Amino acid sequence: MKKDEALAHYRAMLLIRRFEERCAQLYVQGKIGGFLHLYIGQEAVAVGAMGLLRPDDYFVTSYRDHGYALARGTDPRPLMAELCGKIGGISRGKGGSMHFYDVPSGNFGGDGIVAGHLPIAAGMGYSIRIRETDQVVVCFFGDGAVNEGAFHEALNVSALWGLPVVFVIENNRYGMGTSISRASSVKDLYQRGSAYGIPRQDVDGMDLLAVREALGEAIERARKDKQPTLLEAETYRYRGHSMSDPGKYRTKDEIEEMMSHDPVRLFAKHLRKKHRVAATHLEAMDKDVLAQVEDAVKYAEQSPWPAPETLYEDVYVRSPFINARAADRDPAWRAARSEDRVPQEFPVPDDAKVGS
Ligand SMILES: Cc1ncc(C[n+]2csc(CCOP(=O)(O)OP(=O)(O)O)c2C)c(N)n1
Ligand SMILES: [Mg+2]
Repeated sequence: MKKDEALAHYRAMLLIRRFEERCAQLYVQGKIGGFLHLYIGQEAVAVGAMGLLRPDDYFVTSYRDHGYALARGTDPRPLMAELCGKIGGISRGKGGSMHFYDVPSGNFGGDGIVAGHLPIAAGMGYSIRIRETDQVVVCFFGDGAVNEGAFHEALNVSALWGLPVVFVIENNRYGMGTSISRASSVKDLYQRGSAYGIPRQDVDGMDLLAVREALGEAIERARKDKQPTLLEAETYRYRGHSMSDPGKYRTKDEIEEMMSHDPVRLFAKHLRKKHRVAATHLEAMDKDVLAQVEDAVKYAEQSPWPAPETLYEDVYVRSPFINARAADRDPAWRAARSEDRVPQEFPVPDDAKVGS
């Protein structure tokens, strides 16, 4: 990697770190509501991957989704506004932390359902096959997803149909408060790829260069040979599962040990040694990133709230395939369909009433 590119990668990791540290403060101040899952500690995976994708490639991820959008180069301002529930947000303030979508940049979002997006990734890969392009899909998910049926369905069909999807397990050792050793019968999660006869590998997820090498091979394989890969990036989340997690299931020693392999600091060392970047240069970059984050917060604070009458917009997509009979049972659909999108009173279907 050339020096300029290496510096850009460092800046992207720093932006994720500073952006999310600020998010944690805003959450405590009550300015961010709902769930907030921080990616701090895992930055090398998102940044290593995004540096390899072409502008027309796709990616899809779980609810811990801030880092990928930032690494892909999405403006932090609409991302911060989304977290604050404002109209200037990337999902018009209605998606929040778990739903950063930016389709023009190939970002098909965060998904709140564990492993729910793996079959979506396979579907995206299938669309690439039908259109006969050489795009690829990278699908990121946690260690908790490998025990869901959707993981197996997506891997099976991707192997069977030769779909250009790179599946990346980010093994941060825990699914909420459950250690992976208590959840998975197989310790090396990447070995699960053997059940589907696909290439598989594990990689140090704290080391950006290692991530880049492994992902680079997998992406090329998807692009040229139309073959999926299962990668396991061994990483660690420094913070709790979400902001409401006191994290009593792990020791201080374990956290400190993992922090001693910090991906941002590790890469700073590489920049200083290999590219002879001065410490003052990195400090100046940090200040610049902090200013960029503050600018995003200002934008979010100044952005208005969405109007109440838009509440039922964006719930359904009008489609000839919609199951009208099922949809008609949903008050949100009935309201969205009518001219006046806000019902006078919120109707409850008879069979959904308490006691029925
Ligand atoms: C299908 C489903 N089951 C349970 C949950 C509740 N849940 C939310 S996050 C989570 C843990 C997932 O852990 P992992 O896949 O390792 O991702 P991480 O949070 O570590 O990034 C669970 C069980 C859910 N969202 N979806
Ligand atoms: Mg996990």
